[in-house]
Amino acid sequence: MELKALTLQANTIRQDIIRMLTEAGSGHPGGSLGMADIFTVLYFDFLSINPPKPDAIDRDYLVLSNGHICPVLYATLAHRGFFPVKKLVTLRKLGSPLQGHPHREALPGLESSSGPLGSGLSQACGMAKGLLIDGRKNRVVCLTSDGEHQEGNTWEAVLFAAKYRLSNLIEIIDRNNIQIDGRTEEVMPLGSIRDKYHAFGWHTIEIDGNDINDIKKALAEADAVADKPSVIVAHVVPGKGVSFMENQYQWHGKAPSKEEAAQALLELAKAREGFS
Ligand SMILES: Cc1ncc(C[n+]2csc(CCOP(=O)(O)OP(=O)(O)O)c2C)c(N)n1
Ligand SMILES: [Mg+2]
Repeated sequence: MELKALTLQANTIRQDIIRMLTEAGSGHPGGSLGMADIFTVLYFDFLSINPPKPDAIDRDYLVLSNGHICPVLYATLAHRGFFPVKKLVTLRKLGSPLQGHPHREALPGLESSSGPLGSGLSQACGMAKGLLIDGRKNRVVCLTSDGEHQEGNTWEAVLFAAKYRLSNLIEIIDRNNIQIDGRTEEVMPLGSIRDKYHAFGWHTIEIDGNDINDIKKALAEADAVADKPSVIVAHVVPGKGVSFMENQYQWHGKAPSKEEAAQALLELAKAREGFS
């Protein structure tokens, strides 16, 4: 897909995230808005998927480990045709398939349930290893957060993926420098995540995670690596596109008020005019 079409799609997804969270009265805008460009490129340009056949045997797998940013996943899946866009406003409502954290069996297109942080990379490693054993070509893309790199289980999976040379695994890290109640480097410093993965034997790439061309190039590079797993450390602005949410950890997990939502939607609509 062309750059302009992808840019407009990401903007649409951001607008829907604001509407969903406002209607729900709760949820996680920071990470969701920040990752909209990456989700757009993945689902509209990279992943081999077929919405009418979400379980197709040759599909690529996407594992969202930091499940709290699922509004961006739901909005992307809906616009990609997995379910009707009008369902998005049922986010977090009783009985809705769009729960506050992803429930795999409730919604077509979800490959894993998540919410408890730090376990998605292990799950993705298991999928990738199984596919290699079966001699299959499917790729596994695992999205993780910087906060999850303060948890031991993540690093066990990093060891595992290197040992088994999981070349069909691409991890993308939401390096947005925030977590639930502060900045990562103040709560528990992570330093250079890229250097750490390099030391563990992975192919490493570092990008601006809000630059669509950078994202496309990084995915192509990672896809071409044939003998080891790849990680893309994506520097992302949390709250991207809404001025008063950008880089503020306080927007990790609260919904905008009606007035704040109106302001956010105005800003996003203005940005859209600039792209059109
Ligand atoms: C195992 C576990 N511990 C704690 C939480 C509560 N929690 C939810 S989000 C979050 C912050 C994690 O940081 P990050 O994923 O980087 O957040 P973001 O960038 O989206 O603000 C925490 C501690 C959780 N979901 N799972
Ligand atoms: Mg974070």
